Amino acid sequence: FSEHHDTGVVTEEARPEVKRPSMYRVVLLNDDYTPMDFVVNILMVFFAMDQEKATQVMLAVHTKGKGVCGVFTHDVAETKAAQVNQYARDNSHPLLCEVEKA
Ligand code: TYC
Repeated sequence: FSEHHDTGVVTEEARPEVKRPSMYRVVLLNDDYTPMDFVVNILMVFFAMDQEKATQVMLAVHTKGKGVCGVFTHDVAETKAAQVNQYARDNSHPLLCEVEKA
């Protein structure tokens, strides 16, 4: 845009282009084997939920088949999903976490 300085000179400045990042849902899938308390702990540790919120989300996943843990930028969403899946595998649970575009 044009900007008038006190010299009377008009300078051209690049317009700072700022775009909102695309957002991605981290989704937890239900399964028949992962213990409920393990899922609640994952939601508290990786998604900063308190025990009441984590229990609500876990039960929603349990009854509906899937549920949203949070919405993040692509890098953060992929990192959290990978951390959850690795932690579940480390503890021999089949729990699956996926990323989908919001
Ligand atoms: N369905 C599991 C059970 O009955 C609990 C569970 C909840 C598993 C949520 C995975 O993402 C999940 N023990």
